[in-house]
Amino acid sequence: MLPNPLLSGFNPDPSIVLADGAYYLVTSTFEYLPGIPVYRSTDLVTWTHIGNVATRPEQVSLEDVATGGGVWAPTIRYREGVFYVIVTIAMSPRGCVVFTATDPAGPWSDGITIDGVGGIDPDLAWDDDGTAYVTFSGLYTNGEQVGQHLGIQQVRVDLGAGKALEPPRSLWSGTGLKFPEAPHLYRRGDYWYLLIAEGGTERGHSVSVARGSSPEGPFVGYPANPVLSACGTSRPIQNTGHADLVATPDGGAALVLLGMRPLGGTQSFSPLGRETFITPVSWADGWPQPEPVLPALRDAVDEEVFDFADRFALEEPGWLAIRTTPGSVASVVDGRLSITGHAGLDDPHPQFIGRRQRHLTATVSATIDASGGAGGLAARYDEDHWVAVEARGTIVTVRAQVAGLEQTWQVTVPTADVELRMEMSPPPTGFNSAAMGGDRIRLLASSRLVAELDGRYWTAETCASFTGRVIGLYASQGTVSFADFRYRGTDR
Ligand code: 6LW
Repeated sequence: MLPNPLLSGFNPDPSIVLADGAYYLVTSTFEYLPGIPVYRSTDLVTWTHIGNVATRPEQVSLEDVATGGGVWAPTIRYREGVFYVIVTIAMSPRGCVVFTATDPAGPWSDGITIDGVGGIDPDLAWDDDGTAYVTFSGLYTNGEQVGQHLGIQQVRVDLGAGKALEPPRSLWSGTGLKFPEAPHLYRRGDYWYLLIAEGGTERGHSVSVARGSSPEGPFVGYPANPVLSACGTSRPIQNTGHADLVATPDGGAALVLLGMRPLGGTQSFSPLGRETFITPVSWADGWPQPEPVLPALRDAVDEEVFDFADRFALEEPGWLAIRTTPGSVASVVDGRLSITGHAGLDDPHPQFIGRRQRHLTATVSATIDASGGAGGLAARYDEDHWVAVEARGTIVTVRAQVAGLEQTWQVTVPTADVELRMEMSPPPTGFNSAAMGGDRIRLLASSRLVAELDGRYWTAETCASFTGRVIGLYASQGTVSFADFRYRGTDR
């Protein structure tokens, strides 16, 4: 059985391609850089983060992008030795961009903007005669109706020239649920299939399908749409939708898609945000029949230790920074990671580098020297939603920020060289306020508990966020340095 989640932690809007016997999967990254991680697998079980598409800020221009904007859903495809990633950089001057590479680990091209694609979730497909089609979710972009969905649209494009060859044509927009989006086109047998998401990325998320004899349609919907939804069920994996179809090593088929694992008595709080899942697909009367998305947790304890005595520690592709690159925020100096702070975590450009929290039970720690400034360890959703254990000299302060409201807890420690730690675990069972809440977050300094908090305030639902929990290191004032960063997580 394939593991589920397939890629845990903040990995929304997955798209996948099988090329030369290997699978390559990409996800969306919003205001974070590097953008659009590329994961590789040969068996759909073991995945390696081999690189990122957007490693240079100018590829995606995120400096001033609003929270929630940035790199939205990408599509990855492969044709004649070239990998293509097409994506809309939302609320940014870049618009719809196509990146290419011959090596999916990178480097990727600077990216060509495709004029005439006014919307999100662009898909790329070619007909036998080489005609390239971009199918996308049309969005109104001027006047009061900004963001109004215009349904699934399509244009033929000249990829080299970066332009649409015609005005958008409307295709098929689902069963009438809100937000028809995430279209993908596939040819199978005599049919072209159009797979979409509808219902919105929250609990109503669903997958629907239509088919036609041409890539331009007309498309006829499957009579029993949606073919997949967790809406109204008590399944542990919710919000399932935004899917991409792929052939499996056993000759079958599967969908990779996003979902969430909400915790608490009323299944309400998802600390990790939107993750990547997979589900097998069978076919009946030429229509795809995806199975419900069920958990299949890996047994292993996942451990990552970054000792900054290794000067390449920061080059591992999983490090993230906000609207800039990790290397422009932090550097390895004399065997320690050094960060100089100019702003707090409530600033759109904080000096923060972090990694996706990938397990519901996890411990993250780092040893800081805060004799020259203020900084520490933080779990972040956005500028208004984060929790941190911060050292300044021998004072350690837990700071909890929720929608701009802040509360603090403080202790004094013997030296300014102190181990900071966060321990996350699912809520207790039973019928009491803790059980109804989110995960438990314990914040410690030198193994001394400074505060224990209800994690519901740093979840995708409470933060109304497209991203997930990113845990990392920061400085808000002066210069601090870290000897290490340790992550240990399990879903068991
Ligand atoms: C993504 C779209 C969506 O592009 O949100 O809610 C966008 N649905 O499919 C960001 O994830």
